Amino acid sequence: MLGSLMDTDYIPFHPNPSKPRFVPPAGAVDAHCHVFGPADRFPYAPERKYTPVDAPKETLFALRDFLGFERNVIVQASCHGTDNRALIDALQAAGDRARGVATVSVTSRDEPPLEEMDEAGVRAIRFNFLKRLADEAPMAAYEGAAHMVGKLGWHIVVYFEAHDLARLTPFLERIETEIVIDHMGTPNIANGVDHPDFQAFIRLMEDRDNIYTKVSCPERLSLTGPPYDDVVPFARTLVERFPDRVLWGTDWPHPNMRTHAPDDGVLTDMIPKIAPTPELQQALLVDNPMWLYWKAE
Ligand code: 0GY
Repeated sequence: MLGSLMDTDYIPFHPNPSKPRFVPPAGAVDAHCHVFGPADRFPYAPERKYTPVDAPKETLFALRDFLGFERNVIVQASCHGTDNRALIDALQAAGDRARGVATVSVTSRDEPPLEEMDEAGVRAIRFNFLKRLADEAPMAAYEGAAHMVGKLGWHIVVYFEAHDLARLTPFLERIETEIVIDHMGTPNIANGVDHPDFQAFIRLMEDRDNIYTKVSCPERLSLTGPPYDDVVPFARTLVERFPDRVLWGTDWPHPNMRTHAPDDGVLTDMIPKIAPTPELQQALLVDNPMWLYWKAE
């Protein structure tokens, strides 16, 4: 019944993902995924730009186990706005097996309950610069919020489109915390890795050793569709160039897909193509996320 609330053109997550052939190393982390609702307990935000189908924590945890991961980093998505209750609920249920990335209002005078969120496992806040997903605030407000959470040892996660990289670079260069850039800065795959835009992204990572990126989201970036081989050169370039500053995630439940519901088994099977050695896989899936989100050596 609640499913009828979702947008009419919304594609629900894959009902029956395949079992991946790739076996993730012990302790592997899916470092980008979401929980949505359930709406009767955790209503979607009034200011949201889309209404998804519910994607509850139980389904996420079952997928984690099925794919062979041990932990999740659950990222607050824009459909829940700055109401992090569904995220906190999932983190509390997962115990040490999940950490969270919250969204807070960067303009409100009310202090967000950071200590409470920290206790639940939140370790970062996310700034979403996609106009189709969120309304943008003044840059100084983002900077203030980054400074505020930095005092707790948290970092920031930023989601932007490739055409915004030049505009956002001076802002990113002023941030003192670690920065995780979602989905490789969403490169235009048609351009190829040698295009000046992707090279500018690489240069930013070369210049700033506090910048990490998620080599995720091939399902959204690919022009050829599953198994998303056209995205491999981009992700592999970053993994090989910055082995200590890359993370990987499924992006389940894949909100706002326009063409198909991604099979998370197929996505997991991309990992050995983008991180071809056991050492690169260990860094990508275990050591890097464990350092950033669990502060484990
Ligand atoms: C993603 C994808 C999207 C949505 C969100 O915050 C969000 O709502 O992140 C999207 O539609 O591009 O990366 O998880």
